[in-house]
Amino acid sequence: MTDSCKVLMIFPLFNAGSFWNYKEACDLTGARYPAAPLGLITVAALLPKEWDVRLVNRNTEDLSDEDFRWADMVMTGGMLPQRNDTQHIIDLCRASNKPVVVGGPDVTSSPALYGNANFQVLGEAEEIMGDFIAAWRRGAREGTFQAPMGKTDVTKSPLPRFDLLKLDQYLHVGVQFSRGCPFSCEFCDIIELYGRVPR
Ligand code: B12
Ligand code: SF4
Repeated sequence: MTDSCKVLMIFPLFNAGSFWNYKEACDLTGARYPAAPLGLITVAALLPKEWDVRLVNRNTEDLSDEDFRWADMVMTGGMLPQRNDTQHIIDLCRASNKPVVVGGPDVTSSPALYGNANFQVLGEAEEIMGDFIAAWRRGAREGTFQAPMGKTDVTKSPLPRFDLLKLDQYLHVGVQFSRGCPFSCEFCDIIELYGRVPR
């Protein structure tokens, strides 16, 4: 069993031209992108302390060949408007034999679209990263890990690794204090992702 691992976290590009990219507000304030990748830095906090983690946000900085060579494993994923770039990152990893783990809301909603990744981690990572890490340490290089719906006690989710962020790149940095929603707005898939009971 080896306990060292170099994890490259890559936050995929959002589609261009979305209102939510707030390009003009970013230009005014000198920020590179509105919001920080809270999901990935939460996952980073769930990894063993002795693993090294680098974060590259493709919306704010370039992914270098050196970062890519450095990594033993790539972790990526995000929401629907990041799907194209997530699939591009998975293809890059596959082409250079870099094991790639995909997680987050879009793969959780549509896992069949990410069949090319080595690992899929579906749902809330707090419940399932332990199983993934144990499998990785046993030498597994493929697998799907599905968290049970709505089980995470939000008070026990770890403090995200805010230290991985370059804070001056963002307009704002969120914190998460609840999950789940009792409503059913027809355009929204939050109850499929996090369940009906607010936690
Ligand atoms: C904050 C937020 C925003 C903010 C900031 C976005 C940002 N860049 O961070 C703003 C307001 C800008 C925004 C906009 C939009 N959003 Co939004 N947003 C959210 C919200 C409320 C919280 C996201 C968050 O930070 N959560 C906290 C973190 C800790 O949770 P998480 O990301 O889910 O991560 C957990 C797991 O998913 C997993 N995980 C995440 N990533 C990874 C990666 C790996 C490798 C692994 C193993 C695990 C893993 O582990 C984490 C811990 O359990 C979610 C709803 C929600 N409550 O989750 C919607 C949500 C992500 N947004 C959504 C959508 C659709 C949009 C918009 C397209 C809306 C629109 N029509 O314009 C836009 C697009 C933005 C753009 N730039 O184009 C959808 C995505 C649906 C999907 N299935 O992909 C969601 C789920 C809401 C919904 N159900 O409709 N959004
Ligand atoms: S169902 Fe979705 S959009 Fe509607 S209130 Fe809940 S989280 Fe918001």
